[in-house]
Amino acid sequence: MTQHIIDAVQVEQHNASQRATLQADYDALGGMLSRRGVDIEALTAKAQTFAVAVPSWGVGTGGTRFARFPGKGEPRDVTEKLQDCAVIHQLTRATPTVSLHFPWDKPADPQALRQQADALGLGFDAVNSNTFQDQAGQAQTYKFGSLTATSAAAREQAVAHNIDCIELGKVLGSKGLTVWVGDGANFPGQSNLRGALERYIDSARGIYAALPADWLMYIEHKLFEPAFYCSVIADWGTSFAVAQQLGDKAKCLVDLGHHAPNTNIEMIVARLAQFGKLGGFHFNDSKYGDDDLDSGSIDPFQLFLVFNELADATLRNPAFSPAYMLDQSHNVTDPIESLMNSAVEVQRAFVQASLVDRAALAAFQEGNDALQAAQTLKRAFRTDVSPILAMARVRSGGAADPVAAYRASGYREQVAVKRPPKAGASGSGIV
Ligand SMILES: [Mn+2]
Repeated sequence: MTQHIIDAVQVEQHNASQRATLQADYDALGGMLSRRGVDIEALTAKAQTFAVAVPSWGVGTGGTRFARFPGKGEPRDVTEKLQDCAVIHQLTRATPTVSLHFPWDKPADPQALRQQADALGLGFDAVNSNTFQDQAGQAQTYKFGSLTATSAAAREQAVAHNIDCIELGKVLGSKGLTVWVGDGANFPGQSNLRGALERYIDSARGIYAALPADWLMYIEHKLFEPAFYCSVIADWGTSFAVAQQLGDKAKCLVDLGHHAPNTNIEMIVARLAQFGKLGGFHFNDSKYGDDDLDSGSIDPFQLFLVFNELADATLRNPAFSPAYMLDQSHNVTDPIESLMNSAVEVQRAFVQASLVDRAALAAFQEGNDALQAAQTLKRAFRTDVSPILAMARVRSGGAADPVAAYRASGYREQVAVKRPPKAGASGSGIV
């Protein structure tokens, strides 16, 4: 029996207060969709299947390189992070797994952590390694790189850390390792561009060799930062080449914020899917760079277009199932509220993409009717599927309006008392 952090009676009372309005909106939308030949019940059932992982680092307040302004009741360790993640899943019913980050979340007792997660109705998604910071007591520095360092000892240490992450993940029931490195150079000439990638591939082979048969290794690229002249794994082309070199268990991970402004990300998604190398996503939104803003807060149409490509890929291969994770940094909002909202925004794009009339779209594409093809996508995007998402949540035991139910529960005020601020609280979600 799942242990609920928020009193289930309170959630039920909230839903009861919303029931009549929700039913009316749902029926109105159902009628409209029915005239378009779409069964709202099928869409609601589909929405109920949607799941996106919550990043453990997302439940703490983030920061910038200028400052971090802590929020009240921030989780102080991984067990408190799991509690917050459980709240997000309880109210949205869309985030059944958590993505941990080592060593930030290294548990004293991994078995006990798994039992805590089980009790809360949570599982573990991909684990994330960290070789972009030095940890206390670490023998080798990553100042000049990790998997690509010119120092063989630093590379060996970085490989060993990734293998440790796999071992921990095995105990926790994870099935994937996400690797992002900040390696690169700040000056032309600082690094041999080809040599650095050769070292990366060599190091990555050492990690790949330790992957269990049913695991995937997600290669996450990022255009720039912390290296500002060049990054070793800067783009999807490099990520793709590395994944090809490593083998079938290596896939590319697309973080929506890790591209140059105006990059056509849905095209990257289509390319990686076509060649079997699309492993998963880190969802967030951005205006200028790797801003890690809330998913769907800046460009919800782009998010929709990404899911439109995923819907196309799923039609071609029903077994296609990339990993969905949020990766955000919350500086001015309650992280739990931002993560709930973001999970719903990603779910919204998933449902909207299911609304695209694919037969009509294919006909317009075949007939070179650009205007009607674009309108076919816009018609799905403009459909407000909020009643479907709310009904899916209520039917799955969540809240009709997660943020309203969360605020009414007083959870943040309660944990603010139980969790006094801790000096030097953990890192900001920057990857
Ligand atoms: Mn990321």
